[in-house]
Parts: sequence; structure tokens; C-alpha cells
Amino acid sequence: MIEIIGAPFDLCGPQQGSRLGPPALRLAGLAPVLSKLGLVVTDHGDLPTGVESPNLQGMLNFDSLIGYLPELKNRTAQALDRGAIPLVLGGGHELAMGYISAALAKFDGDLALLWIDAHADANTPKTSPSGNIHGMPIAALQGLTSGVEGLVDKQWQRFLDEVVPTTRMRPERCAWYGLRDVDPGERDLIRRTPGDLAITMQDVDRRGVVETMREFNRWIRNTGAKYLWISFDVDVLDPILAPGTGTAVRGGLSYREGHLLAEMIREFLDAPDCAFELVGLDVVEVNPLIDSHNETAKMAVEWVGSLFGKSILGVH
Ligand SMILES: [Mn+2]
Repeated sequence: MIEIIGAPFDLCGPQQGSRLGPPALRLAGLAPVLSKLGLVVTDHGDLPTGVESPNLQGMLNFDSLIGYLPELKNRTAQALDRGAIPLVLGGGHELAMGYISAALAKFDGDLALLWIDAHADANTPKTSPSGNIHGMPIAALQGLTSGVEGLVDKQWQRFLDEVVPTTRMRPERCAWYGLRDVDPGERDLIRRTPGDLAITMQDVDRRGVVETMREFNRWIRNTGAKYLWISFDVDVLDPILAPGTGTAVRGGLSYREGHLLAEMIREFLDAPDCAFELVGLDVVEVNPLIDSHNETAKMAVEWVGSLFGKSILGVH
């Protein structure tokens, strides 16, 4: 069972337009692709769009996000309680603080996270060069302190208390895939965390998708996590393939690499001795305003199809 939740909120990045991501993904055939694979798909439609709020010392729409996340978290929790896999359509990646918090609460923190993205999204307000909150979800999910004083710190603390109150993401259970634009503070965080896994595009160049994904599989087994959330930012793909995204970075995954990555995750999940279960998925940062012929949403839908078992010969 898959439950689609649209979250058209895009106020915490440099460029608006990913609020149109959910309809673009639907029009690219998301639900039919999944239904054809034999999955039962329920589409709950969209939450409202966000409402802008005054900037807080350079941080865009912090209040708007704090107001938005509880309902998203709530809807995600309801899908999880029904035993379904929530498929959240963004919107910007800042939304992850809401839906992943729901999964952390549901599974009592027994969660591993695969963050498929050109960016690490692990800045705190102190380390962020831009102040864009869409680059801070992992820091918030781990419950890191803001590193600053004054109003921003107060808001950040309020944010942690209201959205990620009890169960936090364990740093050693975070994995990144496809990194190629990482800020200095994020590098420090990744380096000083024992046990996390950061697979960069350089790793993919040198060892390919097969080897790096085998490494991921060994890593997740070692973490002992029983549940996995996959967060898919379309900017992990090369902009030639997926131009419709706000913070595109050259040198991303090719079409074949992207699909192979999804197919390998499916292979791991379907293995009889697989120790973890896929409990949630999101597709974020699709911005149709800067796309070409909805290519980015189409690619994302194909990718989700591969993740749920669509293959050339239809057999494993
Ligand atoms: Mn990104």
C-alpha cells in the first residue's frame, strides 16, 4: 500500500516553484506506474500551499515552515499507522523535518536514512552560507543546536521542540548518495560522525553504482536499523536529464546510473535475508517552472517505478 501526500511548500529555498511539483509528478503518471506494479495506491491530494512570513535575520519563512510541518507530520503518521508507505511529494527538502519526524516517532528512532541528493542538507543556522532552511533538515532531524544566539536560536529551539521533539535521527544511521556540493560545516559534520556513510559522485565515478550500493547494503546491515526512509532530491540527477530543480549542480547521476541505483535498492529489499524494510519515500525539489517539457517529473516517476520493481523483463 502506498499513500501519496502532496506538500506544495517551497518557501525555504532560493527559488519558488516546487510547490508545483506534486501536480507535475501526478501528470507524469506517478499513480498509474505504481498501480501497474500491483501496488494499491491512495492519493490524498495536497496540503495547502505555504503562507509567507517575515524573514528572520536572513532566514526565509522560518515561521511559515514551523506552521506548516505539524500537519504534514500528522498526515505522514496516519499513513504509517495504516501500514502504508507514505510517498510525500514536495515541495522543498525542508519538508523532510516533518515527514521523517513522523517515521522516527512511529519506529521509536529505529530508522536509517538514505539521502539521495547533490547536497548534504546538514547545515545548522550557523554553518549555512545561504540561510536557506531547505539545506538544514538533517541538522534539525539530528537535533543539532543552532550555533547562533538571539532570535534565530530561539526559533530553532522552538522548531526542534515542536516538530522533532523526542526521537531524533541517529547520526550514525544517516547515509548520503550522490553528493557533489557540500559546504564546509557539512563536511566537518560528516567527517566527525563515526559510522555515517557519505557516497559522493567521485565514489560513483571510481567504483560505480554497483560497488557503492553494495557498500550501502553492508552499511545499513551494520547499523542494525530495521526501517529505512529514502529521500530523493531530483537534483541528484544530472541537470541535462533533470533541469527542473532550484539548486542544480553539474555532474550528477546519469539516466542509467539513476535507474541502476533504484533497481539495486529493490534487489536488496526483495532479498530473503533483508534485515530492513522500506517504510517511507519522498520526491522533492521538482520545479516545473524551470523544467523542460516536464522531463524532471517524468524522470522522477520512472525512478520511483524502478524502486518499486519495474524492470525490463519484469522478473527478478
Ligand atoms: Mn539538493
